[in-house]
Amino acid sequence: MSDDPKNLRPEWAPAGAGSEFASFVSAGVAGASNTVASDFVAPSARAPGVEQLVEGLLSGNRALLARAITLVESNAPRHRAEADQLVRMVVPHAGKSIRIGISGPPGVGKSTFIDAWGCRLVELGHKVAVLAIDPSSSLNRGSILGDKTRMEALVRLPQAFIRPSPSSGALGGVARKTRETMFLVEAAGFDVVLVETVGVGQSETSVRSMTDLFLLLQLAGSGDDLQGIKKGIMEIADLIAITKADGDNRQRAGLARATLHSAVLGLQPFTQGWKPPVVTCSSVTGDGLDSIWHEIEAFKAHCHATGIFQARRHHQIQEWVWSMAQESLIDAFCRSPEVAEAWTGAKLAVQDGRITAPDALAAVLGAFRFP
Ligand SMILES: Nc1nc2c(ncn2[C@@H]2O[C@H](COP(=O)(O)OP(=O)(O)O)[C@@H](O)[C@H]2O)c(=O)[nH]1
Ligand SMILES: [Mg+2]
Repeated sequence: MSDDPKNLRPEWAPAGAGSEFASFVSAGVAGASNTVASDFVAPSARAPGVEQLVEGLLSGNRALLARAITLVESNAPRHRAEADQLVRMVVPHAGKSIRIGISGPPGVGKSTFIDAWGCRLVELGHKVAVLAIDPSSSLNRGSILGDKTRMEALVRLPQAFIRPSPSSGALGGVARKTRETMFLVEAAGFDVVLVETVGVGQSETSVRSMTDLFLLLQLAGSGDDLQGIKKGIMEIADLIAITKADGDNRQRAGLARATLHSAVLGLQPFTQGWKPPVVTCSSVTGDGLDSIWHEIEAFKAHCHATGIFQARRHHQIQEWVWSMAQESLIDAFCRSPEVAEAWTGAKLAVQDGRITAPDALAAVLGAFRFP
């Protein structure tokens, strides 16, 4: 690893790797490793090929799973063909999990909740993968593993796997990588996939479109109002949990629950035939954590019985292709030398008033050929 504390490279990144590797690690928590003997990969071993990665991750080798994720996260065009082959080989083994999006404003307790709830799910016999799309984490280059107060317990369990989002790339790119990472962890046997995101507009819509269920965490407000809760995000939720329902906050949480419950009744449910339940929970006392899982099981039963589950999975695949198409187009457009040349001419002409903005647009678009 490099010595620069802001620029630690994971051990699976090749020596001298450039900026195309989107993964960085931060200084860790002492004793917080959940590596087990079967995860061992000789440090001197050559970079494993795609077959070896697939074999490794299917057998549950976490180090190879981590390397496989690094490959799909790579921004380098030369890694793309291998990453595509990897995804192709893995997809038939994926899909057997419940994909849960978890969102809520910063400070609501998402990370603490995932830590406590994730450990509880492991106790119930599940294997839990956490993918975090949290821009506040990426500011520190994905520091969630190094954050002493977050996911400290979960990170130690061999039945759990936590992966921060890659810190570079546009949201579209991050979303694509998260989707592909989801397939990899599913193929590695994780049956509950939690995708954590933070309340900033587009990321929720994007996480909603790649998950089966959307869990919204909320704080009890100071009164009985719905302060600070955007209607838009309530409309995409399947389940709402009021966090920190402990100590002095218990009663307020109960009030908030009643208020939100009636607010939800007035909304068109995102999942047909399912009124999103509103519950309270505490990650400190553990109250309510089991009831959230029970609600999720009821939700799953509802979605399977109505065919919604399958339909949503089909929709997720379509969304995946469509978003990749958009991303490829934008990428090709931005890299196109013809577009760059046309833009150089057009921007001066439009500035001098020799052509109109629509003319400039036509010139730039007309220069574009998809490679
Ligand atoms: N009392 C109480 N505090 C909590 C609970 N969950 C989280 N917190 C605290 O709330 C703060 C923010 O939590 P964090 O998980 O980082 O929130 P995030 O930004 O949504 O990921 C931290 O100081 C936590 O210790 C809870 O259930 N009860
Ligand atoms: Mg967090």
